[in-house]
Amino acid sequence: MSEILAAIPAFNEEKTIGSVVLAARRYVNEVAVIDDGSTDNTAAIAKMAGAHVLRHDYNRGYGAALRTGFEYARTNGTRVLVFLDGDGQHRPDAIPRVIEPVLRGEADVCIGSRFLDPQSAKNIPLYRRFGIGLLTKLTNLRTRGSEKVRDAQSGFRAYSRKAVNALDVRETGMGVSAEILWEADKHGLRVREVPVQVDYDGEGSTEGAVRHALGVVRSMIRYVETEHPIGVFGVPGATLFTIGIALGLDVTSRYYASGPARDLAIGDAILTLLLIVMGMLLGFTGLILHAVIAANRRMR
Ligand SMILES: Nc1nc2c(ncn2[C@@H]2O[C@H](COP(=O)(O)OP(=O)(O)OP(=O)(O)O)[C@@H](O)[C@H]2O)c(=O)[nH]1
Ligand SMILES: [Mg+2]
Repeated sequence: MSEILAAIPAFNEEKTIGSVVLAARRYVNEVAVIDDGSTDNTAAIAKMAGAHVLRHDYNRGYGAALRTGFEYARTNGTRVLVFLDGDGQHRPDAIPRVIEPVLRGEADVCIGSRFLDPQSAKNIPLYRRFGIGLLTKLTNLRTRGSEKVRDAQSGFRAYSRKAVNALDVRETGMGVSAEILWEADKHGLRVREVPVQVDYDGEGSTEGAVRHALGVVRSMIRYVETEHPIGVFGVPGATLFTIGIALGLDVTSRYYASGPARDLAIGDAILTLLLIVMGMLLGFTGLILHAVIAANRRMR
């Protein structure tokens, strides 16, 4: 059992992992590195630096690594779990600040935010600030007023034991950061933010960042559609169906009103059929998804 556990997801970070582990050890009782199928010396170096290494046989993704970290903390009886990146962007000397609100029992989730201090925000390339801002707005759309955050994408976060036990994350990629905040909101966990500095050494491409952002949005959509299948599919389906029926009635009445000429508005008739079929398809998708998800939940 360790009171304070630092967990570091790492994928091919042999250059930085050693110093991150050594520095983190000064502030916590135990350091665990989740080596996500690295093909370099990440695991060996982390071990030499004194970390407990949890290894994935193949690259399962950032979210899967967090899940492994949560599971380890759960079986370990950890009181405070803090995640930080293995690429050296998070300064381990900020660990005490990020865990403090959790240690004091004032928060269940504490985010090391890059945007609370305007000076530290300047360290981040502009296009990334823009992207993170957008993803944060999207994340905040689904949380209650009290839990709006400034940085929904930071990987530097501390969790209370209550949060560790409650959070059951499914997203395997970077979308996990938003999923955690939505799950935290659902479970009524208290979320706080403290300012942290990050170091960007100029590595990382724009293309990578765009793919990263699209991946996050895709997993947000996935989350919403599995949480509310009726809302996402059923409501638009019912709307299309209703418009289709109304248009159909209109086409029919016009047909009969056209007298012996029997004039059918063929375009409108086709549109009617399309709307009704689409509406029914969406509606059934919503219902089936709803049933599948409910069955799935019962089995768990
Ligand atoms: N487990 C796991 N971790 C990953 C994977 N990809 C990245 N990471 C780790 O997650 C952390 C953050 O990843 P980065 O790629 O640096 O993401 P970022 O900090 O949002 O983006 P950058 O600004 O490009 O650094 C680092 O510690 C990485 O080693 C992955 O596929 N699996
Ligand atoms: Mg990084």
